Amino acid sequence: MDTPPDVLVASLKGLLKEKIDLLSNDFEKKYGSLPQFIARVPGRVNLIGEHIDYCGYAVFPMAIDQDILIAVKPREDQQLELSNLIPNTYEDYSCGLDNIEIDKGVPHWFKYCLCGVKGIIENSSKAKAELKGMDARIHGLIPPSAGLSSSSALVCATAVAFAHVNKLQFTKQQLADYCARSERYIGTEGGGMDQAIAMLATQGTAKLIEFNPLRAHDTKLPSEAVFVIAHSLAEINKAASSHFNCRVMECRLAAKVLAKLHGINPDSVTRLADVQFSLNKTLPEMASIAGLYLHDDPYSKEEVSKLLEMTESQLENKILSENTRNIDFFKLRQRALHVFQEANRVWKFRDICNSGSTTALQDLGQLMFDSHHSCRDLYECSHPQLDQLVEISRNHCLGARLTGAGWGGCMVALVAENEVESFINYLKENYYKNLPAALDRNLDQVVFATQPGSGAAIYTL
Ligand code: ADP
Ligand code: NG1
Ligand code: MG
Repeated sequence: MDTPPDVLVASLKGLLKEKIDLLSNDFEKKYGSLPQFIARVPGRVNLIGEHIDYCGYAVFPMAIDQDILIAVKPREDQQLELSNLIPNTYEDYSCGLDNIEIDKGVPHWFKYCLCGVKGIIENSSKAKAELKGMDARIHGLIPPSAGLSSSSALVCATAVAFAHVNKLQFTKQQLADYCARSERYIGTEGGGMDQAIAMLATQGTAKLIEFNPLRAHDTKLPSEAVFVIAHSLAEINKAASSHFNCRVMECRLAAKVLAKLHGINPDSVTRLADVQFSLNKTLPEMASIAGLYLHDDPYSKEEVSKLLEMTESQLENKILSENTRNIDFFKLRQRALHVFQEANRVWKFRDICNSGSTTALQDLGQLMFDSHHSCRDLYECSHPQLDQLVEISRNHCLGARLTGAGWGGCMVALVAENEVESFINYLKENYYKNLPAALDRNLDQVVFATQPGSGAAIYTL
């Protein structure tokens, strides 16, 4: 069975070993003895395909070296004792397996852990009464709220750890699926990209990930391609605002309205990919259909309700999420156009990678710039600081775009191997030097080159 690998810590060398030793010693100080094992889950950078996973479309992420580590000792009782290597920012939390409460209010850090545990309990072959708790200490090195998926790494690491404590065997696909569902308890209606790459990543290759059913295809990037990640230093917690869910709902409404206008029962579709499937059209054809059938002006709640032949209160309660019920206007045309065009860019990106073309780097870069413009103008999920980063990078790299949900966070730029150092220095001089938020930051953790890393694993002491 394809489960997360289990590796002996003694066989490790280098940075990972150092991080594990640091955490193990810290765990011993906190809990009185060494942990039994450490679960590691990486963050990710999405190379292209933004805000389309929840519409049912394939995405193109790779795992990064930055990760969440969770040191664990099984308990005999059903307590969960959660603590963090940075206790001042993330205070200790404990609860029993019978008392897991994840309300959609403030997204406290430990709620992401509880999502992971809950996802495993719900899919466990053992009765809840038979499950054991754990002492767990977290060491996270993925910049949080930066679009590099620290949240899902935390959910997935806790899920992998809790499953291991209880000797529950799952495939990586099952774990990815359970975690994608359970992270929604925090309130974000995500699509599954982050949990999929967290579990399925393999060293040295980016993955084209398709959904329903979940499949991950290795895709070799051109050998001279290096991806540089640069944090704009504008941060946003996705679960603490309604931006993210608002986009998910706009896409859902666009799917239902397009279905209705084509004589398809809107109840039978939730994602834009469902409409494409029913109409049996290509992605460029779907973009033309969205352009023709949907209007540019925002749709009022009243107009959408009338189109879908339901009352506004039915729309609020049956379709919208808790934190989007109060939104009065929805941009359906712009969002649907972005999704169909961005989904098409993902396939083009894959084709270019496979083509071996002499202009591959330039062509991939152009797709990345196009993607950024679409995120900025049609999807409106960028941030002025991110736009500035992309603008100043324009003539110094092959392509650049925001990565992750946006509204702040990181840019990913495609750079030829021999220009990485000069590009990073250029950003330090031209973006970070005069940015107040950068003054107290270690810039090597804020702008860095990255290579495709490996997915979730267990390290036994
Ligand atoms: P991201 O793009 O990083 O996934 P999110 O807004 O989805 O951003 O999630 C960020 C949240 O994840 C943080 O506010 C925090 O609650 C949690 N988190 C991230 N890293 C850590 C960590 N090392 N320890 C505890 N919680 C963390
Ligand atoms: P980040 O930025 O890591 O929170 C979110 C979603 C993804 C995807 C991207 C946008 C979650 C857990 N993650 O990622 O599924 O929709 O935004 O492409 O909701
Ligand atoms: Mg997240």
